[in-house]
Amino acid sequence: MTTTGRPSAAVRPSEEVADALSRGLPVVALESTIISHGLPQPRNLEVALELEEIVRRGGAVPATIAVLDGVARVGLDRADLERIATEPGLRKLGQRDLPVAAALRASGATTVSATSFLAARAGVRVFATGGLGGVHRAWTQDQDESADLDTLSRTRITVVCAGVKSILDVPATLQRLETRGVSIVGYRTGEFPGFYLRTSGQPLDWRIESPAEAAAIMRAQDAFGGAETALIVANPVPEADQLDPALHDRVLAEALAEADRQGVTGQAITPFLLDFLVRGTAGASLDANLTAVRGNAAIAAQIASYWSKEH
Ligand code: PSU
Ligand code: MN
Repeated sequence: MTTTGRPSAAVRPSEEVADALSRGLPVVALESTIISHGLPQPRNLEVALELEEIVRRGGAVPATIAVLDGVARVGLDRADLERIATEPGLRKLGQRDLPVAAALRASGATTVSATSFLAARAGVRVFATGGLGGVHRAWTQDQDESADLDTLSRTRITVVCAGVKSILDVPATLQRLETRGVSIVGYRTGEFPGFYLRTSGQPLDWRIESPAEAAAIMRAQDAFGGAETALIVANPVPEADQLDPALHDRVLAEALAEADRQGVTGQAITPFLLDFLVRGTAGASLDANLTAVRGNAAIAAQIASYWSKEH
C-alpha cells in the first residue's frame, strides 16, 4: 500500500470524482493557480471550463483542485470555478500552505506542488498543467526554487506539462530534477520543451511515443516501489503554435529586467513575469500558453484512460 494512494479525510472529492475513482474510471487532475494567477480575466474562466471539456472528450473525468473555505476540494463545479477565476485577492497555495489554509478556513488556488499533493492523497494519478515551477534565474542570490520540484520528488503523480516556464533557469531545473530522482520523458520529442517554445534546447535522455508507454512506466514505478517520485511527461506545443523565439527572448529579457527594477520576489514573481509576457507580446504568449495546456489536458486524458484499464 502506498502512502499517497490512500484517500485522506482532509481531502474532499466531488461526487463525480469519488464515483469515478471508486469504479476505477480515468480521472485527470487540473490545477487552479493557472486560472487565478496565471491567466488574465475573463479568458481564465473560459479556459478552466474548456480544459475540463477537453479531459471529458478524452474519456476521463476532470478534477480541478483548490481549497475553498478551508476545504481541500478535488473536482469543482461551475460556481466554484467562477470563484477561482474572479475572487479578488485569492491566495496562491503551495503544499506548505495547505494545513494553514485548512485550519484558518481560508480559500486559495493550488500550484503544481499543492495540486500534486492533493491529487495523490485523493487517489488521482494523472495531472495536466501548463509549465512547472522550477529554479529561478536569480537562484544564486535569492535561492528561489519552486516547491513544485520538491513535491514531485516525493509524490506518486504523473504530470503532463510543456516543460517549465521559460522565465526560469531551465538547465538548473533539469539538473535539480535529476538529483531528486524525478523521471522525465519527452512525449514524441527528444528535447525538453520550452513552455511557449517547442524546445528549450536542452536534450532529454528518454522519449516515448504513446500514452500506453506512459502507463507502462507508471506500472514499473509501482512495481519497483521505494521512494514515491513523480513521472514528468513533457509535451511540447506544435511548432506552428509556438511563440516567435526572437520575440520571446526579447520580451523575456525586458520582463526580467523590470521585475528586478521593481524588486518583485517570492510568490509574486511568477504571475508578474507571465503577465508581462502576455502584454509584451500582445497576447501571443497567451495563445502559446493555452495551446500548450490544451494539448497537455488531451494527452493526460489518454494516459489516464490507459492507466485505468490496467487497474
Ligand atoms: N504555469 C503556468 N501558469 C502558472 C503556473 C504554472 O502556465 O500560473 C503556476 C503553477 O501553479 C506553478 C506555479 O506551480 O506557477 C509556480 O509558482 P512558484 O514559482 O511561486 O512556485
Ligand atoms: Mn518561488
